[in-house]
Amino acid sequence: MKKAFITGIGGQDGSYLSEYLLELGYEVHGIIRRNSIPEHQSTRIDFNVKNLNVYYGDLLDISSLEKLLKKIQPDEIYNLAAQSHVRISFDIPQFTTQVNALGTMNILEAYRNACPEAKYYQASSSEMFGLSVDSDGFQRETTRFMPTSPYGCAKVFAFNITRNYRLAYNLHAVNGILFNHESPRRGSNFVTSKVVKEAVRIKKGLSKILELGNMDSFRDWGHSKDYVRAMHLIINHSVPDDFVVATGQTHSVREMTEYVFSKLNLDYKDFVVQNPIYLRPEELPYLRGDSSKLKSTFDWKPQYDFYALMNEMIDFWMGIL
Ligand code: NAP
Ligand code: F7E
Repeated sequence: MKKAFITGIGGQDGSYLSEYLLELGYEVHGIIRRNSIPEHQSTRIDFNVKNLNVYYGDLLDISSLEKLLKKIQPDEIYNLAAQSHVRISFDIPQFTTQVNALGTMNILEAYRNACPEAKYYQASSSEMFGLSVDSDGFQRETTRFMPTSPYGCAKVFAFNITRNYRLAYNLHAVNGILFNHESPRRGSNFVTSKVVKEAVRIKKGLSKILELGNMDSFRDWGHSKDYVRAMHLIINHSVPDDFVVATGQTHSVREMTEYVFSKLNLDYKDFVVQNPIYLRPEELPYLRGDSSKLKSTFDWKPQYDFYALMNEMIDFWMGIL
């Protein structure tokens, strides 16, 4: 039985990845942070907790990582933990950098010392591309990084240090460069969840208005379930390498909002207002990923398109609100 160790197991991707690996027959281990309200910590994995091995640990506490990796001796390590909110990274830039950059260094060091035979996956991000777009309108593995946020800058460090450890110490350490991916489990302060949740509340008479920031940025949105399958393929490639994961389609926040409201027979223009608090000091205006390298190397294609993703999120929030 293969063993996996997941940081960020309680997050959107960590929860789906843990389910996927259990289905494949893995023994799954992971860490969650201490929280003053423990009930809030593991809502995405509570239903599955009997099948998982969950410990307290923190990317900022290298002793917790080393101790667990020495004991567990995993075959695969997935470093998904992060302060993952881009706008909030402008409010807490040092914390974001500590966790996303130095935290990655911590787990790489723990991995190198405790279980160097394991394979390692780093959750890299399309936010690293920032303002950079190839002339054909896509971003791919060869596109230069020009990040526009403390989050993106920290992720560039994490990408580079992962590659550096791979080459310097002959480790099987890989990067998945994932474009935006969502699901019913997406945190409700990311734009897709926020729009769907609030549109459903408006539909049900629970709210009257939706406040957003910049509606003219474009994102390449996929489904987290599709993307955790890609993580598992990438980490298990015979040669450690870096891959973009994306749908290749892009939509503006405005188009996404219009679609969600129209599915609920509402006109978004009647309800959406701009609130500058949701604008970013520097915006990333356009993302569209080319995952040809992934598709030509593995048998991967997304099962969800943009509309299936948004429809699933709408059905989910209609069901629980
Ligand atoms: P998420 O839902 O925010 O999950 C992140 C998880 O990391 C949370 O469980 C969080 O725990 C945990 N965490 C934060 N700081 C930690 C620390 N110091 N030590 C241990 N755990 C910590 O994010 P996600 O959407 O699943 O994304 C997973 C990873 O992929 C992240 O690294 C993210 O930056 C990256 N990524 C995401 C996307 C996307 O569109 N979703 C795209 C590209 C890359 P708390 O709940 O306690 O904070
Ligand atoms: O914003 C705009 C906002 O916060 C998307 C993370 O998973 O993907 C994610 O980062 C767009 C931006 O995601 C609001 O300005 C407008 O242009 O949903 P988001 P993100 O910043 O793209 C990358 C790949 C990651 O790696 C990250 O971890 O939507 N937008 N109005 C808004 N965004 C938010 N959150 N809230 C608004 O009210």
